[in-house]
Amino acid sequence: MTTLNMINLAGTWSLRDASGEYACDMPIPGDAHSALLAAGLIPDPYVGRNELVVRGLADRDWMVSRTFQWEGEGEWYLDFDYLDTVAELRLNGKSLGHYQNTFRRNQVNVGRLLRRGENRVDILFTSNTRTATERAKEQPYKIPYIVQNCPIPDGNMLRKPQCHSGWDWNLAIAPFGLYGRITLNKAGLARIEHVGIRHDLESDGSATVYVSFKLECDDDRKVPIIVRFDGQETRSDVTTNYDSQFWQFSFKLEHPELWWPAGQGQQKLYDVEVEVDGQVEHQKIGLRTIKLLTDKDKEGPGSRFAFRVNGREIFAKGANWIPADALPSRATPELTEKLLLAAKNANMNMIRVWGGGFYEQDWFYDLCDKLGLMVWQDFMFSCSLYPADDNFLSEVKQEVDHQVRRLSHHACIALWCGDNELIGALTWFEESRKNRDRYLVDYDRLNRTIEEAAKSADHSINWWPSSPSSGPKNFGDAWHDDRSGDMHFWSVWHENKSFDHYRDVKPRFCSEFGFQSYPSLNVIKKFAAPEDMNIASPVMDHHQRNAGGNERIAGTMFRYFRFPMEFADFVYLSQVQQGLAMRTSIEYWRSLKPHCMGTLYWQLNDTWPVASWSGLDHGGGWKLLHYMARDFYAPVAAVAIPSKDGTSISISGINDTAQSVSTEIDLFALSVTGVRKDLGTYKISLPPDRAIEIVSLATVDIPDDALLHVATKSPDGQATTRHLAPKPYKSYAFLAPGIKLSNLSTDGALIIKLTTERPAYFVALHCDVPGHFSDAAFDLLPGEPRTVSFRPDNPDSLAEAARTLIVRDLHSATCR
Ligand code: BMA
Repeated sequence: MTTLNMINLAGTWSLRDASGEYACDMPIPGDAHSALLAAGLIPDPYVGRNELVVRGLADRDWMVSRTFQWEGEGEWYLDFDYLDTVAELRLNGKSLGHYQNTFRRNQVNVGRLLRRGENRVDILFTSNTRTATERAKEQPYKIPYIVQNCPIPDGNMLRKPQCHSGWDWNLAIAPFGLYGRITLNKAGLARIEHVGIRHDLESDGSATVYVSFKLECDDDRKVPIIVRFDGQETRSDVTTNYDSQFWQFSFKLEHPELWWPAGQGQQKLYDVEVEVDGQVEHQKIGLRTIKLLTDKDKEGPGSRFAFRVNGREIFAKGANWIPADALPSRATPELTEKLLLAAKNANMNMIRVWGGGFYEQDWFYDLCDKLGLMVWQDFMFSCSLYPADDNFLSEVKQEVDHQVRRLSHHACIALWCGDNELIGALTWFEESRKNRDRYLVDYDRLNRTIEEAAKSADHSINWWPSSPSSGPKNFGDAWHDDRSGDMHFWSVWHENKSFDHYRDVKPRFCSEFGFQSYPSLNVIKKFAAPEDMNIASPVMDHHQRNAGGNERIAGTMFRYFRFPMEFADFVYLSQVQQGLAMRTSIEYWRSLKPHCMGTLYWQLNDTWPVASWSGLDHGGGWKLLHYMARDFYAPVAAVAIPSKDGTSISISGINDTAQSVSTEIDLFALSVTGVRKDLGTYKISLPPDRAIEIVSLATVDIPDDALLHVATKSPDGQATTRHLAPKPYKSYAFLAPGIKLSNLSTDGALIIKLTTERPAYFVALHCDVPGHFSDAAFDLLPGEPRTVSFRPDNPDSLAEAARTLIVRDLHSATCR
């Protein structure tokens, strides 16, 4: 939108490289690779091994330009953010300055460079990759990064998303462009910035709400400020001066309604509006207090790590967020909403915005506010060592100041965390092992800079130094120490330990742990030709970025399952075992509540189609893990936890709602032929503040050819049955279950009815068209029919969906 005082420069720009070989239109906001792709000048980097053809584009210099009309008068300034990354801006051929930090917002006075009529603005991008390498050479000593994950070197030299150099789940093409706003604005008007809110609850149940904001002004005069809050309005004439000024207005709310995380209550958001000089800043703001509890155990191994929201301690359930797409133009609000909604629909209440991507755009946090997803926000430093010279730290300081002021008013923001895995990184490189003093001091300088800048931008934030960290000033191994702080527990995946090993640790809060699977078949079909559909083909290998990842997936299958029959079964089984790994860890850690108060698995989503730890496919479809997550994150659950020696199985009840819940738990064993043995029914009240043991079963009471089943009846009468296989699945002689399917099409969906003659495990439907099944990875038991619906993305493909519908279960995938 363009107004009298603002010209919006978003729109179609032109892109060309310095040699003149490439030239095309480029939408801004957007990235250059997406523009080249749309113009048909490069192949899709997500398909086959095209990434390798496209990677070199980032080694060139590029120019992005447009013209615009200006008929205004007086001083104007350019306002832009998400400029990625090393670039010079020019107006009518004259330089407006050099920029080098994607994570800052820039407001640059354009002085006398504007002229009436046509003007031209150019952004000259200097190659990110070349700059990174040059900067690395200028360092007084080596600043290492993980070479095997980052085919593009020295990404740690640049303030741009670290995963742009490649990651163990990302392709490496170093995108560049401008992904945020770019507007030309009239100077001299007062500017409202950083609207924030705070509230005090009074003893009579009312609340006083304080709305605060910063006013930037270039002159000295009287202006009226109007602040509106939930239908109330205050007006005040203030005198501005050349400095920025901080203003605060208070409102009374007789019946305040609080914002709660998903599953705990409503997400009430109040409308706040600040109006100055005809400029209106509108925000939706929730009232809540979130406190990070890290008090020392009275009796226990260390200190807690828990979130208390509005006075209630809440078990955090969720996953880690990486950028919605590897190409920023494709990370749209619509896709982001689909991914975040999927998180909420899987009973999650927190996501961690991981430190190797972006501080996401404002609309991302608006969505989290709306959905009740608390956000653990990392600062954008990940898995490398970093420079600590004055230049670098000064960039960091301004970046942190901007981001904390921009985001801290959001109800969803629960925590600001210094970085991802920088403490561990001190032990990963020969240089830092040999000279830990030097690199530790550098680390501390960086970390202190972030902490000080963050707290001075907002002193009320919850701050955590690093993830993982056993606590402030603790530089120990939080990958293996479960006594305090947050833990990244990677021993099962990265150290090839068995799934049982998840039960050897009792984290206080596990903020990362994961297990890989293949993308779903319909996603694989987008990048692989039929002849590539072999787990060892070069294309499948290319779409696996963790060295040894495919062997780990196959090796784990060998450990627990009979081997899959064909490629599609392999894909299915990889997703079953991924879900099983996450279920094993999360059910156990939830059963430790309140000793453990959170689990965020690695990772929610994918940036491109690749084998990875994600529960959602690239594009937002649900892998089997995500269906299983909806179940293992259910607010009320009974879980079966085997003892270390395997002689007993403890049944624990978990209740994450705000009140005690009465529930009925039915335990029974079911043999592979369907013979049932009852093991007891328990009517029990589950308290909200801790998980409790309901009963302990002797494993010998479960017949050798049977699985244990735990049926929980929730308060609304719905029953969920979960199973536990006391032995590896491969040791059971499962029989063909005899599943019968019938389906009919209604109202844009397929309604599928399933029955079975014998128990069928991890039942999953598939059809050749993209869309969403209402359920998958469930147990289908004799006498308990199920109905599943399928909604195709394109309603016209319903007939094809019905025609290609097939069902898989553990038996059919491994024993045909
Ligand atoms: C972590 C993350 C990522 C990585 C993942 C899988 O610890 O922080 O850096 O992608 O493990 O290896």
